[in-house]
Amino acid sequence: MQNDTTFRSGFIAIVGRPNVGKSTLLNALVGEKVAIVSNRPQTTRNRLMGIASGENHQMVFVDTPGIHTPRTRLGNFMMQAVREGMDGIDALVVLVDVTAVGPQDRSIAEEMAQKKLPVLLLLNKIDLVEPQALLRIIDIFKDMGFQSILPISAKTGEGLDTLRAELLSHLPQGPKYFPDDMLTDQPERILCAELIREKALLHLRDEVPHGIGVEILGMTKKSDNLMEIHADIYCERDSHKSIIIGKRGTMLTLIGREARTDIESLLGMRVNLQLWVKVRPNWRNSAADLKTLGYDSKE
Ligand SMILES: Nc1nc2c(ncn2[C@@H]2O[C@H](COP(=O)(O)OP(=O)(O)OP(=O)(O)O)[C@@H](O)[C@H]2O)c(=O)[nH]1
Ligand SMILES: [Mg+2]
Repeated sequence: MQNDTTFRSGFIAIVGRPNVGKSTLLNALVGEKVAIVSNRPQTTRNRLMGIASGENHQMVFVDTPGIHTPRTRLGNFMMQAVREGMDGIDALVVLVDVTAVGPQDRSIAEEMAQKKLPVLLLLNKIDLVEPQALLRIIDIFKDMGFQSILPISAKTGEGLDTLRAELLSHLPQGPKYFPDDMLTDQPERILCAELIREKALLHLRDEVPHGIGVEILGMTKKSDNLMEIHADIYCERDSHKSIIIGKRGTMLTLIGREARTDIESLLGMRVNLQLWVKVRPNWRNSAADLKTLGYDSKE
């Protein structure tokens, strides 16, 4: 039994197919939005930490890109980020979307359940299905060797108290790795770039979102209460550039306005956001472009 003086801490990676709700879960567990979320697959491109600190514990969650077969250098980087995200962790959670369980979920689950550490399977998005449907899904996974299988909704918060309690029971006695007020390991510059990308993902369709990259060119404090930010939005074709700009600039204005609002609350000051759209053919296969955008391995 855990007594009140034991401080428990550890790293918990969140893995699964694209779009199953990993980043939504990370945000819910941290209690703040630290990872961007969208209904497009492959929203998350890098691993990132979200930190949940309590009186007697600190849980460091590691969000990872969705597991997929890579077709670009960026895809290779993303899959490497998944592998690195699972290095040195204390527990692993595997997410599936109960509205779309498929063969890939099964093979990912089988592989992850073999790991020599506590591995939990989370059936996410239960707010979208009838309870009876869950029983059939539990059947698929029940003999794979998971520590436990928990139904949750990252969106409504259902099941998250049970999840926290269970995770805590698996964490070792350990140090406080980060200060209490630190919520993520991501620098402001990256968070700003991600918020811009999120708004682009929200409003753009078809293949355009996959080819979007955001480079922050500069962040300059103009006064105590005003930050000027210049950013380039990369895309892969001229036709995509016109779509991103929109008729008389309406799309770019919309993306910019929504991103600015979020960045203002992140930074706690007014923001003057200047966005430019640049065509960079095949940037997702260019080592130099990937490095500029922060998609290069540190190891
Ligand atoms: N209804 C419902 N929607 C959810 C839930 N969790 C996530 N979503 C939605 O599912 C979509 C994908 O969520 P993300 O958190 O971006 O998924 P992800 O697994 O991080 O996706 P990638 O980063 O692309 O791998 C978004 O539209 C979320 O709002 C949930 O519990 N219920
Ligand atoms: Mg994500």
